[in-house]
Amino acid sequence: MSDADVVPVKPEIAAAALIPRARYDEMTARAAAAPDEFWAEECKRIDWMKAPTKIKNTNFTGDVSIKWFEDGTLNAAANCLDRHLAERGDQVAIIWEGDDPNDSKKVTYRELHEQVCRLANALSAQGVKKGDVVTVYLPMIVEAAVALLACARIGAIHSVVFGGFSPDSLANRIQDCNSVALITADEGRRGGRKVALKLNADEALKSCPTVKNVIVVKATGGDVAMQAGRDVWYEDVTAAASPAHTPAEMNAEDPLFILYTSGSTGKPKGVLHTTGGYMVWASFTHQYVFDYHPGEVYWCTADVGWVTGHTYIVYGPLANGATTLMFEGIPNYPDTSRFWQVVDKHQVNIFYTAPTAIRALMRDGEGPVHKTSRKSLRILGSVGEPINPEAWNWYYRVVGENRCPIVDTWWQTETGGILISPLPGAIAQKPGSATLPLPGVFPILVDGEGQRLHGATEGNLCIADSWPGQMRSLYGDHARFVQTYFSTFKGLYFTGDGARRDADGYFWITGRVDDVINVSGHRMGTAEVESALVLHPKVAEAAVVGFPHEIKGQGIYAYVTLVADAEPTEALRKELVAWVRKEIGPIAAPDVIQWAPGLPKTRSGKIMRRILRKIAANETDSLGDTSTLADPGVVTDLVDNRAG
Ligand code: 6R9
Repeated sequence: MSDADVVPVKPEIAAAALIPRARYDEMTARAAAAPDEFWAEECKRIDWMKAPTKIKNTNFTGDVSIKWFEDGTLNAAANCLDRHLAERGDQVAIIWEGDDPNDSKKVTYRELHEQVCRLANALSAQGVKKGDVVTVYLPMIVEAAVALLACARIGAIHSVVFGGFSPDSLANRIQDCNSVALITADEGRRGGRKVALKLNADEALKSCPTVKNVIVVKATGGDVAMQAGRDVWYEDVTAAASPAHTPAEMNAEDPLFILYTSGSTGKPKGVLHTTGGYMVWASFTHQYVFDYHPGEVYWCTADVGWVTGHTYIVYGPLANGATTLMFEGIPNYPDTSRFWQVVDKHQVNIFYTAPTAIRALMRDGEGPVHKTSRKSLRILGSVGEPINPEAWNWYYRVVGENRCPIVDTWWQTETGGILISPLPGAIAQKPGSATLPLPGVFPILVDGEGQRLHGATEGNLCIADSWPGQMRSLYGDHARFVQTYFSTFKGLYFTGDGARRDADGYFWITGRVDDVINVSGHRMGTAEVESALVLHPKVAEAAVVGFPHEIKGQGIYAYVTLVADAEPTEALRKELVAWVRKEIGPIAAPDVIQWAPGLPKTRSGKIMRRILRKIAANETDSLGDTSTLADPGVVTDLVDNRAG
């Protein structure tokens, strides 16, 4: 990497930054030398009912136990609401921008507090108690934030399921954690179309006997069936409930939420986050990575169904008393200027999106961007997948007009919040690099044997010690937690990502090294798609890999072996794509299906995915060693009949 590719810290940003370089260096040194003292100080950003005296108690070996601030008590919702009322009760907490450009509203901290208290009382009245799990299946409406905070207020654990998931996926995620209640809506809106959430929920609930109560938000007014004795309207129960509510006193290590994410097996993992450490991490990272100054308008375009929405639409910004924008729509509706129109309309200062959105907008050229002013923008962010330098440069030059630093934030559902990112006033950027760890984060690279690598090198990205926002377990399956994250490399948290480190110590995330693919910034387990495909009566076997995709980052390439009497027709191909959409959701729909009379397997029957990835990427002249295959002939056939 040449120096020409370094984008230095801007003096005007550094001058007003919360963390200029000297402070970053000082904090990084202090967090490494004395983590207990560092976090004892830093945790004061949260209002504790009882301040913690024990700070860090974590162990990455044996049974793995992660505890932070373990004798402290607090309430996450009170931190996002009550504590702001005196100073900024009338400040806008949430700007909501609808799918329809004529639809928007502003909700102050006082109004949000009242709505959350009402829903908290309504949930309690239904018998939902501390420690119960409530599943949330909502579109991007204000009530989604209200639902999360109401759960947190009474000590119920929320489990949000992305509104794009199918009835089956929703049912699996309800059954896994035995949730007692569901909060959903009649319908969602996206890009001018309606999403039948209540209909999906009804289908899912047929196999979810634990759910006793369903609260339905009237979002579109669409005609939906209500089941007597189970379903109630959100508007009715909140209107009937009191607007006063005392938040539950929660221990720092009481669960705050479960969020399902894809792993290398077919079964999604219920990532468990607890209250104290997560809140400290959400607040710390939101304030410093985005250099958030009071009064600024901050917009993260993620969906609350993903971790980015949890930490950087709801908990981080609201804990910090920010004005957070929630967007119901999509980047290209009604047209590809929409993001920038919304930026101008609400005078957004900080804008945080995913590379896939940038790449999709790039295709339309600079015209739709130039139609808007964007003068309010100060800082840009990227998350979800590696951002290719071309997209980085376009984002920087065209959207930010060379004025706004870009924070390329690397993190995961499991990490709770950002771990590696430039701080805008401290760290020079290099397009495509997430740069350096935040203070208190210790990323290392190891080789296949777990040997620590030093200097400029490439390897498996691990984190050597705990940080407050780290996941604590997989819900109901601690053994799988230990197995998945701490057994590959003993004593280290293994991220599943590969990375390169350059001579300046900058990290360049190269992507997943496991069987997880990243489609438009959404994590998909290849095994999940395979399981869905083999459920079809005409499919005998399926192998799914990722392949480079210009817009999505990675696309889904499926090799399908049919049962003996099935014909490989175009109609069947379409049917299988629709089948996966229905089984999992639209995000899992394969981009390419190749008929495979046989799959390349080792003599022990293991599918050689390395070869399938090469064929999918059209790198067929570098297939590598195929001599260990049971039948090398199948490879020739797959290469000759490559699809796509
Ligand atoms: C926050 C989020 C996590 C996976 C992660 C990595 C990829 C996320 C990235 C990035 C390169 C970045 N990833 N941010 N890769 N640069 N800035 O996306 O969580 O959905 O759990 O995905 O996404 O591969 O392991 P999650």
